[in-house]
Amino acid sequence: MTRLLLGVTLERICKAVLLLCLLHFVIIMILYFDVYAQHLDFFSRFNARNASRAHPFSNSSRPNSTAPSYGPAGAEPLSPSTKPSSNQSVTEKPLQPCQEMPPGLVGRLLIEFSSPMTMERVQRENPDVRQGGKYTPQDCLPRQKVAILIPFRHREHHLKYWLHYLHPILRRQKVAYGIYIINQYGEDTFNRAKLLNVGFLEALKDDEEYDCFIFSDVDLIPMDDRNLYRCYEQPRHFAVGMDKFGFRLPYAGYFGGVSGLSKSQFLKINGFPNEYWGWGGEDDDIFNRISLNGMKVSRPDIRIGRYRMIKHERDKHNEPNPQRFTKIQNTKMTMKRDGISSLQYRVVEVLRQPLYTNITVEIGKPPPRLARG
Ligand code: BGN
Repeated sequence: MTRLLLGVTLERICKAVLLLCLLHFVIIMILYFDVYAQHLDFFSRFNARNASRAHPFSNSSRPNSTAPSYGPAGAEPLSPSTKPSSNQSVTEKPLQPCQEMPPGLVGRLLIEFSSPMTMERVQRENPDVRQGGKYTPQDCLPRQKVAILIPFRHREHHLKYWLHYLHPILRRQKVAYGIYIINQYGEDTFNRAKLLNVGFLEALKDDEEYDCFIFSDVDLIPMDDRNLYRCYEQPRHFAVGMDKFGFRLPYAGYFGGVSGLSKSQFLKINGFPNEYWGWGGEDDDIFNRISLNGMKVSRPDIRIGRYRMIKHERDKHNEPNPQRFTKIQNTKMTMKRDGISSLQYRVVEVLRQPLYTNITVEIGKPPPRLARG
């Protein structure tokens, strides 16, 4: 009796094992055919997929299969143009708008200026930046097109660090951008705000699709990639906490260092003043223009808007402007006649470098009674 029971149990176990084996075999076969079919599908569609991946903002002939390059903190999501993973869907999806807060951001960054920097190294690190310092994300549709304008003269050393840090940051921020160095020709007194006005017009001549303009000093590096270089509902002040000011705003109306205005915000204030020759006051005048035109400055959180400044001697021919104290009292009167509407300059040369566009420009000199240095 016991033997019979044992026999029946064993028989049932055997049948169950057999059934399981069969089931396993069927599943394996299904999976195998599925993968095989996908491979076939992948190869047959490969060319069509690549051809249809042309980006609306992209006018580059460079292939987009560049290796991902790494920022100072070393993280960046692979673009979908690199090798697809085995479980990646092969069905073509239209590009989605880039996320408000891109997922590849890394937050706080280590910024230092002691390691030697060369332009060749920065070029090697950024193979996917197009001639003239242009970049367009390939895996999503950027919401804005941003021209980054840097007033410049004799600061090549700083520029290398700026490009080394900013290109990877901007890439992680999923910005479509172009970098413009606005280089003041000659040795007359420096005029930061006038150079930025020139940059606005010249960038638009280069690409009329720019709808956001970021004005950055060449020696200022953001310490957190969550400080997003784009335009906002209100004019933006990015450089909230610089190391030289103890990571605090020096005063409530400070608008210096790095700022950003949309095209319409910039035109609403008639651009920047052209008549601030030498150091200081032009940023306060811009702040006044913004307030007088009913806008309010927006800023990132103080913990995110931190900056390191590359230390340097005061520039020659950029001495503090003694006129600045009276000038900033008169913005209301001067802003309508002095600005983008009255701008005069002569472009000396436009050079498209691998990592930036270099526009050398003659902007004149201060009226004789102000001439100095
Ligand atoms: C201010 C300057 C700014 C400068 C900041 C920070 C003036 C105008 C007269 C008060 N403004 O004092 O241009 O960005 O310091 O250095 O000098």
